[in-house]
Amino acid sequence: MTHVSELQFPLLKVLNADGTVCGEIPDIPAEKQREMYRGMVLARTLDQRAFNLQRQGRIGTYAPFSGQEAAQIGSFALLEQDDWIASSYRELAGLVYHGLPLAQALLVSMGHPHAGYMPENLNVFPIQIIIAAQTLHAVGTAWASKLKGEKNVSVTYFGDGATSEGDFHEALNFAAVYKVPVIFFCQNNHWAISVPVSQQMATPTIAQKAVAYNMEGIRVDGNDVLAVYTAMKKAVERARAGEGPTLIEAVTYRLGPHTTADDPTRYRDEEVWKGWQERDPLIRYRQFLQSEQLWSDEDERLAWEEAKQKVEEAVEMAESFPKPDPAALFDHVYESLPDDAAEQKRELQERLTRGEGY
Ligand SMILES: Cc1ncc(C[n+]2csc(CCOP(=O)(O)OP(=O)(O)O)c2C)c(N)n1
Ligand SMILES: [Mg+2]
Repeated sequence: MTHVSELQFPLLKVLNADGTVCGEIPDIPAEKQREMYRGMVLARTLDQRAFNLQRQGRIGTYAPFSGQEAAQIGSFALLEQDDWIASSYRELAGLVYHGLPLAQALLVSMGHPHAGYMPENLNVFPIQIIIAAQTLHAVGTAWASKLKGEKNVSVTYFGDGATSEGDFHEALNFAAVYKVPVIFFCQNNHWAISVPVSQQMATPTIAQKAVAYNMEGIRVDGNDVLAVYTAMKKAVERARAGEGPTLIEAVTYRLGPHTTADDPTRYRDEEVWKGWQERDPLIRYRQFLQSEQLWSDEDERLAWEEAKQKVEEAVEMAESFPKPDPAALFDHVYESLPDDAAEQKRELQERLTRGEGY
């Protein structure tokens, strides 16, 4: 029997996995459509390079996003420079598309303090590791925008696992009560580390959680960049028109490990994984663009070549940043260090002076 919630929240789709059309194509200028695909190519190139850099010991733990490029770029494509973005660690594809310098994306996994300095021209919060905490920050900026009479929207990105956190529910409730211009964008990638979404929640969808807060909910195929664009457009228009928040569930799949410290072969069904590889968002969108005469084999070759070059330049730039002082770990948290932390900092500095490791 179909659960009632699945009837209320059907999956919004525009493209089939083979790139053929099964829904209403959103109105997007041709050059923007091409630019969105180039953004996906750049993101995939960055992701693969970062993974290899970690294996070579040149960056630290890294959280790959391959498979989730359409969910991110299809939604970031609707955002303006002054919109507020509060994301997690798995949104580098979208953030880079929005203007985060590639080198800075790499510095995140180098543990470099500069990774937290977001470009002045963007309203982007530093990447959040505490699951769901950023949902509240976005509600805060959205509330501020509403009070100031500004037209910008706030968007928070988070995963399926984040919906089990109290912060998520507090954020949705506050946003709905105060009708603030915020979009809750959940990338349901089917996993919270090794916990499958079926164990994470008793509801068959995440979108239906919107009902409890009396807000709009949309469930969309997260591997279909055009469907994501359509869903996000509705949510952004509602928010800018003062009609309140929207919860979007983008159904996608994490093709890689949770992080470079994880081995998904220990818990993942390989057949299911292969099925999702066939639904790769890049393949689908490229086939669509080619069928529309918007993309050629030469465009494809150039896009990957340019992406590779940009990523290599970024690696060089990130690696040329001066190494941070390890003792800086103690800075920027307290106005004046508590005694025990001050003692630890002194000890660390002494070890470093003696040339010992830490
Ligand atoms: C409050 C909190 N609890 C636990 C963790 C450890 N942790 C890091 S990632 C993660 C899983 C999150 O899954 P999901 O929200 O689906 O995001 P995804 O990693 O799949 O993008 C957990 C539990 C954390 N960072 N913060
Ligand atoms: Mg997840």
